[in-house]
Amino acid sequence: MTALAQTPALTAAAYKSDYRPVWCPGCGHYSVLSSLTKALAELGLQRENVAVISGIGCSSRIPAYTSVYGFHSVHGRALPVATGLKVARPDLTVVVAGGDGDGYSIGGNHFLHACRRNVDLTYLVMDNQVYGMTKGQASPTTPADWDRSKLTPHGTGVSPFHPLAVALAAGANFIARCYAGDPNGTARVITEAVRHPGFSMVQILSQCVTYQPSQKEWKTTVRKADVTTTRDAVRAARWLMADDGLSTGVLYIGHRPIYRPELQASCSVDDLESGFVV
Ligand SMILES: Cc1ncc(C[n+]2csc(CCOP(=O)(O)OP(=O)(O)O)c2C)c(N)n1
Ligand code: SF4
Ligand SMILES: [Mg+2]
Repeated sequence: MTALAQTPALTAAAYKSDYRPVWCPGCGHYSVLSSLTKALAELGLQRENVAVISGIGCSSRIPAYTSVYGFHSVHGRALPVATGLKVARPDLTVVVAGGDGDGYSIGGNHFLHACRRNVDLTYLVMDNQVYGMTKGQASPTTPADWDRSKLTPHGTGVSPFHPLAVALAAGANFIARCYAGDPNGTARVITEAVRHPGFSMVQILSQCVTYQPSQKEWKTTVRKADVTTTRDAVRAARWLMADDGLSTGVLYIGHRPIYRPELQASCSVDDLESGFVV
């Protein structure tokens, strides 16, 4: 009897494409790409079984730099595209990636409902607190006193959005924060997030050295959270609201059931075509 050929495990480098990223030297998104490819290697996934879906922004270029399937979609629409893909092809591992502008401004409503639906997706938000691609406008996570943009020379005057608290309130079941300056730690969290069934929210502090140069200080200010992962949403909410946004780790893992379209469907295509359902 001949032994079945084993599919060989791939190295992290095998998940990178031949395209050279056009990101600025020192941009945090390079490290996120490395962390993602390390995680895919650790998970031992075959490339044809993975899809990376993005919106628009410097961060959203990431699918082109991987060798898995990818779709560089429309600004703010990565989550609905990914949701449709995962529901149609539950066998695929679907990673969604993009920026704070893409995910929390134009895509904000999709973000809320992705947390609420709990489709099995891993969402990586490369948060640099700015619209990098369009040359440095304020985003929902920009500090209120940030006065470097000509559009907001006296600061935005608006409190920043709290993505992880919002994710928790909207029903996300896996909530983590990472730092691009810790690529191995980020790879470990991405691995755990992909393994977690349901929607996993991973905020990655990813410095924009061009429009937010003070983020270089994250090297000294970002730290591991002094809490262990909790399953208690009230405790997680209290902790998140007291945190300064620079603590990293897996902060919350809940136990809501994942969205299973085959159990939810209340009508068939035949019903729709026959006009039975209006
Ligand atoms: C419908 C639409 N509106 C606006 C834009 C312009 N636009 C492109 S990228 C971007 C913001 C990107 O910021 P972010 O998602 O934070 O990514 P970063 O570049 O910072 O990585 C905007 C407003 C667009 N491409 N499409
Ligand atoms: S503008 Fe900012 S986010 Fe965009 S590639 Fe340059 S450093 Fe990265
Ligand atoms: Mg951004």
